[in-house]
Amino acid sequence: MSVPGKQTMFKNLGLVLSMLLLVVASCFMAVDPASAETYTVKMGSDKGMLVFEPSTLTVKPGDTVKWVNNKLSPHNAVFDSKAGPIATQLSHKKLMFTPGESYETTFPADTAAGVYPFYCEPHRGAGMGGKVIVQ
Ligand SMILES: [Cu+2]
Repeated sequence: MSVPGKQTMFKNLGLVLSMLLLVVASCFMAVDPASAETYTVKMGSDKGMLVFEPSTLTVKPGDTVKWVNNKLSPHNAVFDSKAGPIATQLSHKKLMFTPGESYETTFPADTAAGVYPFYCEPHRGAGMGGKVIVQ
């Protein structure tokens, strides 16, 4: 027979752990998909500058960024690999040539808060870049 005191301790530990799990799970569920928003970023400004407009964007996990090809194409949006594996997921390496062409990037519900820098590959040298701040 094992010591009853020890068993009780393990039981309590199990309870505490499952409660912790519940708290963590409810944090994720607090992200309501219905409140997700879509933000538009122009690639190339209306005045013909090699910039993203806006170049800084604040989003929440679950939100979507719509990248619209505007002027001075081709453009793409590649997220800095320093952000980790998610950078590959968020990146759109395919170049867009046609004005008005667009695609959307949704930040997964489990995206960690932080700053996600991105740039346009053909115009990186010209400083065409920006950042998405995930809250
Ligand atoms: Cu570009």
